[in-house]
Amino acid sequence: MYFSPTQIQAAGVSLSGNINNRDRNHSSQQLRLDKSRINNNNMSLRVAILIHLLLLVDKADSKKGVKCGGILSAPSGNISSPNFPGLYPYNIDCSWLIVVAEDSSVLLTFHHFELEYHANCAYDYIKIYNGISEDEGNLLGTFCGDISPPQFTSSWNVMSIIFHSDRHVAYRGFSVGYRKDVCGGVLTGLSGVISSPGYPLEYSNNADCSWAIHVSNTSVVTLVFLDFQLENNEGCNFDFVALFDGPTVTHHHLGKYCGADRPPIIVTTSNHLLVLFKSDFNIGGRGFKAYYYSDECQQVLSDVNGNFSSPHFPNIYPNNINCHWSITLAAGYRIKLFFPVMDLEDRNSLSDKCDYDSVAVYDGESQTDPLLGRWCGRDPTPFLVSKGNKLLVVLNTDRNEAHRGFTASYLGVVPVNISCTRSEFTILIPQHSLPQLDRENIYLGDPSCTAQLTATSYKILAQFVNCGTAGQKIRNITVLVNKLYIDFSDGKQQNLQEYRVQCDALRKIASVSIISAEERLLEEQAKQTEKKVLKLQGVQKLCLMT
Ligand SMILES: [Ca+2]
Ligand SMILES: [Ca+2]
Ligand SMILES: [Ca+2]
Repeated sequence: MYFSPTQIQAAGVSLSGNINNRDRNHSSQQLRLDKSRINNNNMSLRVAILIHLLLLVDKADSKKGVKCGGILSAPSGNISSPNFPGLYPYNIDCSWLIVVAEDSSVLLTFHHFELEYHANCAYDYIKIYNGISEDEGNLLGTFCGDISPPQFTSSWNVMSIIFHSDRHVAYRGFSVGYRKDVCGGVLTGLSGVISSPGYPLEYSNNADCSWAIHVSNTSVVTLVFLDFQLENNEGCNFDFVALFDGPTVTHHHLGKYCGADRPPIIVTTSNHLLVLFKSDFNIGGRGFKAYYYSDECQQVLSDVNGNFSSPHFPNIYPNNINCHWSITLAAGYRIKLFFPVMDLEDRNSLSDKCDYDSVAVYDGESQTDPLLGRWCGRDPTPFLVSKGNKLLVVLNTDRNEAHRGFTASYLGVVPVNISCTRSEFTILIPQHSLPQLDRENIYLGDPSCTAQLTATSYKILAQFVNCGTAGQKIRNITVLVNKLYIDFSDGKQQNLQEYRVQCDALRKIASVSIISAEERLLEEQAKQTEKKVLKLQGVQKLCLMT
């Protein structure tokens, strides 16, 4: 891959803009790198380093007298605020980029931390990034005051720290050590993968790794082993994986595993999980690979209708996540799904595919089921309907550039079979579609026209003269129209689905379509989203013109 001087200059120009505007706008979108030129992570890393150098040069020009920040590539090292342990200077911005060998991670440990305090860290702060700092989707946290940030491990081989001080009040600052992690670490992402050192090659003897997984306060951690093969012995005293339901080994011991049987799926009771891996002085194995996720990132939905959204919506989603929402309704239902908001990173302009961030929908329960579609950018999305009673939605994001994400609404719909003659409707609904309902909950027009129960179906046979069926002129053809009601209400909540049924009696053609409250809501949301998009496009046009 080759960068022409103009391309490098272009990157430099847009970056100077970024520095000057930094306080006003932290959007990652300012960094407009044409990704078609950067088609792998290696390349984007090189670009990141280049950008970082340009930033440093720019800063050196603008802040004469105080030098700070830099690129660190040794396997371990220390970073401290300028003048540490003396007071840090006023009005300073420093940026450090740590890059260690590929396939390893960076572990940060703070030794001293003392910054001016503000409730939102608006005065002096440090920001820690899981990757390059120009991308807010990588932000692990912002810190100030005297409460030291916890240990952090990056999910890849790059980490950044930014330090900012304002015009008044200075303290002693901070000192932080980093080291390249061979194994283990402190993981705070919504989801992630852990594996034994060197996996899938044989793990080393005398390994001693520990992963502390912390997710947000309201979540729990689920751990799933994808592969597992360790030296086997009874009691697992030689090589083993041990799991604890909390941050330390003093917490409840969830299990100790060795051999070739995959451990069961583990769910913690709190937001911490500790994973230990130890090997003794001889005999190894392939090791293990496992992935973890917090329930912000993995949901099972079983209500007849519901909503969900990408993590942190309407704020930007994190980089580098893989989240699953699986909708499973009672047998017989179909699922109608719609995305009122879709705002992900744009498609790859070279391949014209959603290679970076995407939402994919599968017609079933796993990613081996047929793909209904994959979206990114601001793609308009159609209403989707499943073939069966299950749908899987998967969000994948890459290592840079994050947007607001998506919201999704779904609704379970019942397959209604309708036919008509010149004088009556026949409506059939498979009984197994509505196992929880009585026949009285299914009626045409008014609650006196309830369904009958046959061997396999709910059946409504209704003369046009009954049940409030009425004639309506549509394009000069008279059709008979009524409403079919399916009442899912329980003691707590009213939930009445309405279906419009109609019959062209002359030609004996009948049709049915759902018009329930949820459907109306979905359509309303669709219209509003469209309006918003049009409005936004209008604004963009206006901006271009002025
Ligand atoms: Ca200050
Ligand atoms: Ca061993
Ligand atoms: Ca991205």
